[in-house]
Order: sequence, then C-alpha cells, then structure tokens
Amino acid sequence: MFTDKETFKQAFLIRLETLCGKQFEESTTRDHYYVLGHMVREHISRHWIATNERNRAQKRKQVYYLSIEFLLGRLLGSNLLNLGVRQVVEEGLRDLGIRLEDVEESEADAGLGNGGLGRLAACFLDSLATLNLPGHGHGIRYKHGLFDQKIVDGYQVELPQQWLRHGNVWEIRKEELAVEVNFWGKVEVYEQNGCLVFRHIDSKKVMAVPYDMPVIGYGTNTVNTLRLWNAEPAKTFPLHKDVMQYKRETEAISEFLYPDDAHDEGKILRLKQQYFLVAASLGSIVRAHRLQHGNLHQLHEYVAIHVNDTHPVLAIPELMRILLDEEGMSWEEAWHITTHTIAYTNHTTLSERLRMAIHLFQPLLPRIYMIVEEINERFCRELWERYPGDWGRIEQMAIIAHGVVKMAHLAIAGSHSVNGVAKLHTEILKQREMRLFYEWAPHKFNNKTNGVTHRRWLLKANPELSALITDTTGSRWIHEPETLIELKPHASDPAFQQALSAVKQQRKGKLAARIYEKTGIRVDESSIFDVQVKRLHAYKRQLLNVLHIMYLYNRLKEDPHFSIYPRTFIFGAKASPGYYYAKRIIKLIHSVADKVNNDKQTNEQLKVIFLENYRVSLAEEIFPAADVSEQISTASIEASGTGNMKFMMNGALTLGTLDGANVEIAEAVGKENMFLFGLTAEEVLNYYEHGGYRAHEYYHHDKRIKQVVDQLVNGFFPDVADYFEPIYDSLLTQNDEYFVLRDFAAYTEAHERVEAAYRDPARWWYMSAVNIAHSGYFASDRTIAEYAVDIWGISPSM
Ligand code: B1H
Repeated sequence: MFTDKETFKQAFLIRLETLCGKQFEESTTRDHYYVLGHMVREHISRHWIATNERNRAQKRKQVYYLSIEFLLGRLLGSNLLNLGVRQVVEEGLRDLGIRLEDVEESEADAGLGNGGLGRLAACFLDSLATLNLPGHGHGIRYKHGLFDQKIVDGYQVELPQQWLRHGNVWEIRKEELAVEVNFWGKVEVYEQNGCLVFRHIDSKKVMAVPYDMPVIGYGTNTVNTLRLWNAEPAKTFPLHKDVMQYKRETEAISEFLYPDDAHDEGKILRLKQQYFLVAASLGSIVRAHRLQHGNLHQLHEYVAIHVNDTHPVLAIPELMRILLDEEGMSWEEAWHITTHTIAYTNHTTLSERLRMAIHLFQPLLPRIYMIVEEINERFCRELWERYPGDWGRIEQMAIIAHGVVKMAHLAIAGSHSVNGVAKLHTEILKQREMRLFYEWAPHKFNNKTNGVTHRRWLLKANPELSALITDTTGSRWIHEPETLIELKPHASDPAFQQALSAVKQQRKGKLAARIYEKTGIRVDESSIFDVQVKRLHAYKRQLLNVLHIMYLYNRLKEDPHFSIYPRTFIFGAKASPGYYYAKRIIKLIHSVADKVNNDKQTNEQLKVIFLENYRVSLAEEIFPAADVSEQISTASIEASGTGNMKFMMNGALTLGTLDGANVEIAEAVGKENMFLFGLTAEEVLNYYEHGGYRAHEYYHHDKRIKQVVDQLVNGFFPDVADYFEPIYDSLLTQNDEYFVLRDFAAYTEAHERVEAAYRDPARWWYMSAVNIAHSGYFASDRTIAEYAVDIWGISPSM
C-alpha cells in the first residue's frame, strides 16, 4: 500500500471510509492521523508476527529492558521514516491537499518519562530493532504521562497530560496475556515432603494487562515489542466491603507517571508501581520461556533482563520467588540463574540514597520482603567470610540496615553486571560511591557511555542538515553513524561551511517563527541562539545561566562602551511539582526575560525566551536551531547527559563543564572545539570532602556577582516581593552547594570565547562541522552494540 503514490492514495481513501466512516471531504486531520497510523500497523503486522515467530523458532537469547519510563514522543513520523515510506506518504497526501507535517503534529507525545533516563530507553529500543537484535521493552502504560506545563505570570502550573484521550493507534491490547499481581496479605509456611513451602495468602490481586506497541527498526524487517502494562481490577471482583475503593486503588497504579526525579513522596504507590512492572514483566517472560523450554533451568542462557536504574530492582527477589516457590528450585540454583539473568544500569551517583523503609515494604510485599531478607543474610555471611571482623564495611554494604532496604545494594548483589553511563560517572561509582562493592566484585563493573538515536535526533529532526551530509559523503552514516567522520575533511571547505551555516539559518528561522507563534516575541534570527533545555535542577545550574544574563544586562545598561554580539537565550525546562526551589528559578528566568525583552536600550542585543512545556516534539524543533549548547552542570553530578549529544550532532557547540559525557565529547572533538570552563569533578569532590569553599568571598570580591545576587532581593524585580529570597539564601546562607558563584567568572569568560569564535565564521563553522563529524560515537547504535556483546550476550537475528 506504500509502493507508490497512487497506490497509497487509493489505500488511504478506502481506509478513511472503513475506519472513520467518512468521505474525504468531511475528514479531519485527526482522522488522517488515525488512518495513517492504522496503515502503518497493517503494513508491519506481518513482520511483527514474523519477528516473534523467528525468535520462538530460533530459540535465540532475548533481552528484556525493564524501565519505569519510556519517553517515546511522537511515533508516526519516525515510523514512516524507519519504514522508508515517508516520501511516498508525503507526496500522496500533498495530492490530496494534506500536509504530512500537520498530520504528524496532531499526534500527542507519548510522554511516559521525566527526562534523560526515559528518553534513553526510547533511543535504545530504536537501536535494538535497527540492529536486528531480539530486544524488547517492558514498562507501564500510564494514563497520564509527565504533566503538561503551563506558564502563568511566569509561574509553572501543572496540568494532567492526556495522551490517551483520542486513543492510541500504536497499541494492541492483549487481554489473554494478562498477569496476576499480588499485594498485601501474609505468607503461610508449611512443610511438604521435608521441604518448607511458602504461600502468599489473603492478597489483593491486580490484573496487569499488556498493551503491545511495535518497535520498528530503520530499514529492516525486524519489529520488536514494547509491552506496556495497565493495572485493572481482577476479573472476578473480590467480595471486599468497598469494591469501589479496590477499583480506585488498583487503577491508581498505572494512572500517573511520577513527575518526580528529585524527591520520593507517595512512597507506597511508587513501590506498588515498581513491583507491578516487575511482577507483570517477569510473569510474561517466564511464561514464554516455559512454553518453549518446559522449565526454567536454562533461563539465563536464553533470557537477559535489564534493570534500568533501581526502579525495577525487585526483579531480583521476584525472579527468586518464581524459581523457589513455583519451580521448587534450591536457593543455590535459583540464585545462580537470577544473578546470571539480571544486569543493572546506574544513572546517578546519588542512588546510594535510594532506600525503602521496611515498615512500608514488608506489609505490601510480604513474600518478596522475606526473600530480600534471606538475600541480605547470605550476602552478609559471604562478606563476613571475605572480610572477617570488618563490621564497619559489612554494615555499609548490607542490603538491609537501620530499618531500610537499600535498592542499589540489592541491584549490585543480585546482578552480574553493573554499569555507569559515561566514563567519568563509572569511575566515580568505582572509586567513590560504590567503592566497597567495586572492591568486592570488580568484574561486575563496566562502563557503557550513553548514546542517542541519530535517526530521530538528526535524520528526522533535521532533514536539512541530513540532506547536506548525504550530499557531501553519501548516506552510509544513517546505518553506520561512525562514518560521519568522513565529513571531517570538509570541515575547512568554504563551500561546505557556507552550506552548513545556511542550513542552520533555515532552522533558526523556523524556530524563530515558532517562538513568535508561542510567545509573541520576535527574536533576531542572526543572533546567537544559546540554548539550555533540560529538567530544572539546582545541579544543572540554570541559575548560573540566568545570573550571567543579568550581568550582561547590567553591563549593557551601565557601560556605554560595552556591546555584545546579539544573543537569544532560550530555555525549556519542567520542574518537579514539589521542587519549590526549581520553580523559583523558572519564575526568575521569566522575570529576567520581562526586563531584558522590554528594555529598548538592550533588547536589540539581548533576548530571553522560555519555551513552555518542553518535551520530545519541541526538542526536535530546538536542537537543529541551536548555535550554543549549554551543558553547565556542577562537575561530577550529571551522570552523562544526552542533550549534549543531540546538540552536537546538530552542529551546536558545547559550552560546558567537564562533567558526564561532556568529557568524552571533549576527547572526541578536542578541547579547542568546545568552550570548557569551571571546576573539574575532582575539584568539586575535594570541596565536598574537605570543605574550603566560601561563597561569600566570591560575592564580596567580584562586583559583577554582588550586583546580580543583590538584585534577587533588592527590589530589582518589583513584582515578586521576596520570592527569590530562597535563591539568594542558597547562594550565601547555604554556601552555594553547586558552586554557581565559584564558576561565575570562568563562565563569563567562556561566553566571551563563544562570542569571539562566532565573530569568525570560518572558525565557527569549522568547529561545528568537526562536532558533527565526531558525533557518530554518541549514537545509541554504538551503545547498544556494546550492551549486546558485553552484558547481554545476544546477537542479531534476521
Ligand atoms: C537520570 C534519573 C532519574 N539519572 C529518578 N537518574 C527518577 C532518577 O522519577 N525518578 O525517581 C527519574 C530519573 N535520571 C539521568 O539519566 C541522568 O541525570 C543523566 O545524566 C543521564 O544522561 C540520564 C540517562 O542515563
């Protein structure tokens, strides 16, 4: 149906009638979207079935990627692209007077994630399918993804996201594959044939119903599966007194994504979600394996289970429960299989702090808790043999201690592989955060530097640049991103530079139009587009960026000899609803924008734009239009960052600290092709360990700093009263935990280097081209190929 334009049009019009019951003339954009989605599904259904068949027949090892978040964004455009039919569809629709772009824009973002961690999972799915690897995702089908952000008077307001309001064309409900999940109740222990038998009784049952979504590889027939679980009441309503409450409690499990990557409130519901995901996923994985192999003795040879951060870590005790209680295996055999099946990725150095209070855990999951206790006891015994008498060490490493379960410790003890997400991050885990575990089992630790799918973030998001690359070096880069390096010889070619800058200009124009549409503000398309888009977090230091803008503004007002190359500072960021400090920073950005944008004396040179509701689809418009990529986290805290990679492949230059994957970007492109500044991770960690930093000194000794910090509280922003006082306090009273003032001067100086480079186009576009040329390493195809070989032991199947 996609072979040529005419066939497509015919097929499209027929389905419009059969699916929507409408004639073309009365159809809406949403109808067009719905019909196209169905056509794609129809088109791939044979390959989807064939992929599953092949996996069954070949008995090949499969990987299941368990993640509490999958930040997919929109799927129509990328599915059409991956199927290689986008052009036919675009042309066919054009004949009918429909713009494919409009149809694509009518799709709601599947926003089932907070930020980098969830988007990484989505990129991984794309690479798995494209590399023909048998790998599938398991997640939760949240009714509401991450909240929609509205800005009212400069303040963030959260609205429930409604991605399912018009249904989801990509999913297929598979009720017959539902899995029962048990909460609460108690454990009965009795003896049978000389063995202890455990039975979980009086539980509240929840049905996990899978919705399967196809994951279509680029230019391949592999169609993998993303299975999202929906929580529903058990088929026969139990005769509880309050049936309605049972229904509400059950459905609440898959109602909301936690819009929270800072605090852990709603602890029980969160734990429920985590066990729900794990029990449903393992139930279905094990059922499929039993059907093929009859028993679970060889599970680890055919199945790899990946635990994305600690959220799905209960996969470890849950798999133990299945092997012990359902299969009747010995502890030793069950433990061998479990630890050889499960692998764990750590995404933050702060995970050591992730704990679950026993008094919450034990009643909710009584049998799982018993197993965790037993794991802990055996683990501590092993440590005791290894480090006799070293109580301190064992106490620090224990899985259960002082009334809490330490999720990261369970993950390390119960898996065969622990990886960080960038070299620096993995080193910090090994040498500091998890040092004792590294000493205990160094062979488990490895690094897998993150990557992003260049097919969405370059090929799809930036067709203009993609065409230039293909015209210059051919299209091999789409399948083999590392061949982007072939662009390097063109980096100093004036004709190539000219074309590169023209492409950027085109995308800046497009973004400027979008900015005008959304905010009513006109920005100078020839100004430097300096962009910081990511979750709002103190450690990501949006504050440093804002204070610097305030300094530029002050200087422009006060110093008649001072001028700058025109700049447009663009922000996009959601703050967790309960993260009040972050919300104040959002308001501060708006207050500064108000001042700067409305001051005739400065607004030719300086503009500040906050784009509301930052999400995947908006990101696709922003990255291609950026000149400068702000990656300015306090060194040592950002585990990797992935926005940095998306900017880089779109030819933006990084202004950043030596943190996360910035370090490896610098290794790849050379420090001279970035704008690095600020404390190193080692210096920061030294300060944290030994003290010695006094924010006051920087405040008193640098007039620029004193002025902008004072402006937070001295009436400079008349409409906010004392709303920014907590920001002021964080810098001075609390001694500036994230070293904003410490790095201020270096940051200002780095901005001056940015400006100097931009004034020299030959240099700028050379640097830009070099960045694109080296971005292939940061494609998730490379990351996934490494996971496949080093961790999962899987190989392509086609
Ligand atoms: C990352 C998270 C995260 N690390 C808890 N950890 C969450 C933790 O809702 N929660 O409870 C949500 C998210 N997210 C990010 O992962 C890192 O900060 C980035 O540096 C990294 O690039 C990304 C992918 O590895």
